[in-house]
Amino acid sequence: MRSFKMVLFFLMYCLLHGIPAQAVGPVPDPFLSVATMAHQGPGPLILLTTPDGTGGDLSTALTASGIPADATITLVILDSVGMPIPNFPWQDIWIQKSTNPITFCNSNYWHPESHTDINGMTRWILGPTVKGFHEGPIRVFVNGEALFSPSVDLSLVNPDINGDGVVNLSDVALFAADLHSGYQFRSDLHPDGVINLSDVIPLASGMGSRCN
Ligand SMILES: [Ca+2]
Ligand SMILES: [Ca+2]
Repeated sequence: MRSFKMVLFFLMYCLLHGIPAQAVGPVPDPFLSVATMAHQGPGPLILLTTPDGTGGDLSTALTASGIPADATITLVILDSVGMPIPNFPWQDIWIQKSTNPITFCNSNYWHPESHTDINGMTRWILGPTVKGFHEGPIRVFVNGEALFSPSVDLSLVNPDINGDGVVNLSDVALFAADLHSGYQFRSDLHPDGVINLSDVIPLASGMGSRCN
């Protein structure tokens, strides 16, 4: 019913403003359009990111217990009658956290790789450039409206633990404190539910990484 009202409102808007509806193009339906991760099992998945984007593709994510899992996100945009919308611009599609914003290095948004294809489909494949960690879930937005489908249960960890956009000794100090005081998600850089020497490797390899 809501989709029908949206289409009706859109047609009335075009009529009042003298805009041919077919010239504007089909309107994405936030109820029928769906974003999913390649991993079909229970979440969350956790991806190692860095400020310079060298953390890895989404396909290199792990489960919360450290098992490799593909977090590649596929979005299919459909109109109100369930038809795919091809060539929908990537600039009008983005990801942000549902409750608290992810702090990206150079943008307020994390866009997919391309416009939608003939099947109305596009993907997020590369990891983002991010300041600090993010504990999911996240939602996909199309034309500024969040999709109705369940959130993508994806969290991000980052050797830039304090979220200032560079990995340096300040982050090492926080990591050392977490290592000795108990579990903190922000320092579980090799996600498996514990903080130990395996988490030192991504911290060390990320040293010097910064937002460009
Ligand atoms: Ca930092
Ligand atoms: Ca760990």
